[in-house]
Amino acid sequence: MTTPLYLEPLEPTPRRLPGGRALAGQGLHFARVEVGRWDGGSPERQPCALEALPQAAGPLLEVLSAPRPPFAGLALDRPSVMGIVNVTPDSFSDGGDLFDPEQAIASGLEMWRAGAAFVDVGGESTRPGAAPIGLEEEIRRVRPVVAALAAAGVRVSIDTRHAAVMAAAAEAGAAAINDVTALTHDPDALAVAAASGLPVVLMHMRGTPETMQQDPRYADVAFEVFDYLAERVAACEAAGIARSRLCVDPGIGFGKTVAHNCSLIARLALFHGLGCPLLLGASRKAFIGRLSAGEPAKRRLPGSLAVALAGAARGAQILRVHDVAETLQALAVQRALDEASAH
Ligand code: YH5
Repeated sequence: MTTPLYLEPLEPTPRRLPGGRALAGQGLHFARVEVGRWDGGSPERQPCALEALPQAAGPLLEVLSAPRPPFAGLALDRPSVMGIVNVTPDSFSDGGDLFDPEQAIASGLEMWRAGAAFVDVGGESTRPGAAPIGLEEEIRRVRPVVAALAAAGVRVSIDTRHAAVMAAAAEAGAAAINDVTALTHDPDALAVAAASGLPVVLMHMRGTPETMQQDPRYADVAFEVFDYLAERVAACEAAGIARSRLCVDPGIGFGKTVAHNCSLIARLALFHGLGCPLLLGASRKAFIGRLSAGEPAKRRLPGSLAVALAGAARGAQILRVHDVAETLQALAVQRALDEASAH
């Protein structure tokens, strides 16, 4: 067996480059990559100009540059925003003030009006130590919110690890499934997701919400997360979910230290090699607090915007955020500056 090869596009820029390639069909270009080799031992990483790449890298380079087809009807030629609606009484990001279905619906409608491309509805907290709820309760929380938003024309994703919730949400009009366990937690999830015909977001998590922050270690966090997502994409394809129906997500904060989260964001362009759109969810997460002298969740917007812009600069197509209007403003300014650089 030859050692697996990883290619990370380096320094994506809005300017066209001689001998350069587009990044996933977007208005970003790259002319150098970091070539990674890792067979489970010590990882090797070195920069390389595209023209100097070994021939074996050709197919992966094509995957990195090809335009992505629309995901759930959403064009992927520029970054979009997914707004977060928690239908949980214990969320400490929103103080639980969205548990009321009417308030959750109002919040989702406001995000949609502000320009969100998706509204992500979740009823189960995956925070460490969160009290488990039953399936019936999860469905009771999310179904009316998904149904009302979908009826209003909102593109809704359902954030769940449970097949029965996926099925109930699909029936209520959800446009996509978002599973932080990449369809591994519930033995019925792969089949239910496949049968629903809906597109699916596959996220990486190390361990379970209870154990994931207990001293997570990786030989190379980006290569390991890449391999996991590649394996989950293959499992989905084998179950009848085409790659064009998949979106991948490195799972910021799920079984990662601050340094792991920073590496994954810095090296995000690597994941375009999976041939799927990339989703990045870092909004208000604990590592932002850790990088800002312990700011509480409600005061993490500036750091959240920094991550959203860093993700967009590396070609992330979907940014999962609490603050839709604020993130769209930052992205609009970034885009205008990029266009000014390109001309
Ligand atoms: C994600 O990254 N995350 S639920 C702790 C916080 C703030 C926010 C205050 N579902 C993701 O949002 N789905 C969640 O500290 C997700 N990607 C995808 N695809 C956790 C969350 C959060 C946790």
